[in-house]
Amino acid sequence: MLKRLQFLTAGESHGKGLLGIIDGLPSDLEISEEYIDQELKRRQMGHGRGGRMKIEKDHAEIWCGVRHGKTLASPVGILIKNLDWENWTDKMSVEKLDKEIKRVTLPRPGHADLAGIHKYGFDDIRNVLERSSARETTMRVALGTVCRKLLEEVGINIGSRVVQIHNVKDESKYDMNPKKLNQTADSSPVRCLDNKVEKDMIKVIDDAKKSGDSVGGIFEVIATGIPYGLGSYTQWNEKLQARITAMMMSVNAFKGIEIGSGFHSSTQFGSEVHDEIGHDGNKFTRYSNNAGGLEGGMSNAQPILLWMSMKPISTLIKPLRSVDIDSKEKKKAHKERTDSCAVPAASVISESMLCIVLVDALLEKFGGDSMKQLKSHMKASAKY
Ligand code: EPS
Repeated sequence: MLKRLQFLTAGESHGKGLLGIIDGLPSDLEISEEYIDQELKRRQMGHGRGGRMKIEKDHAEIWCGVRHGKTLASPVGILIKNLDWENWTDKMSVEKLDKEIKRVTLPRPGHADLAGIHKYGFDDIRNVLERSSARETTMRVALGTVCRKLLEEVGINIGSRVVQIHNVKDESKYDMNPKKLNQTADSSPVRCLDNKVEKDMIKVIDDAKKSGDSVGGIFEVIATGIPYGLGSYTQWNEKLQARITAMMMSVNAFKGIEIGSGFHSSTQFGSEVHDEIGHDGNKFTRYSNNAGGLEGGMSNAQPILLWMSMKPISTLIKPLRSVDIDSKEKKKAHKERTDSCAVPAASVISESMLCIVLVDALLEKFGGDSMKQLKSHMKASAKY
């Protein structure tokens, strides 16, 4: 669904590391490893993370596409090493080994294991789980952060916050820009805005962990500073909500997305849902934003508001029933080191995905081979 950008990630969870390429960015975008690392750090945070995040200190090495701190318009290539690799050199060896490595034969309900072995004809679930692990999202954040930098330069900001973990809801409303929202959310171990609810969220995660279980949740992602007319109503695959949704739903464990008032609007009257139009003498205004910034497949210059739901992580310390793929014996599913909750991290990953799709739509609309050209095109024709 991307029109101007392309990106690819590669890498297994316990392999040597992760590789990523993003192509189609304009020249002269200032970017640094330090800037990317700040976002990688945000992804590693959150109450409920397991042992792996104590091992890794994710660091993006920019290998190509950048010179003297600015993009060259050539593909930007990034490498992130897995520090855990040194504990997996045999199990994940690229070369053939003489010794036998114990195979994983008990598929975990909810993970890619069972469908993955059938699809690729594997007799070892590790061949599936290594790539289907959420470790891969590290690289998505790295590539998305390059896009975040571009958006910041043209006044578009992205933020997020956790609104629910398991059955604990944060009902707080907020009136702050995405940068401030992120500062506030990042100061909470569960990325929620209400200190009292935060304690209950932490408790629900701890209780799940104690009983060998996991919990999911809901978070909100917001983008501000968006001009009119990203995406189009003219063709199905031009519609911005379809492009955003495809990107967001590609993240591991995401099960649902709502735009603006989402599912709730189906129980309301049209007169309650649609955002009435005003004019302040200078520009058109809205009395509400139930559409979440998207009307007719296009951005309407209001903040883009998305709610995402993440299922509980499927690797469980107290595993569910499964069947051995060799013997067909009934047994408990495979246990692997895991997180009891990754909702705070998922909110950061979603921000990055939104950054990529918005840069793509922005470049499609305004064009420009350099940052200077993009900015001058926007100055000449962007409407807010
Ligand atoms: C993750 C890395 C993984 C998991 C987690 C997310 O590392 P490891 O498997 O070595 O513990 O901690 O992924 C899952 C729980 C999963 O089921 O995919 C990361 O870097 O975010």
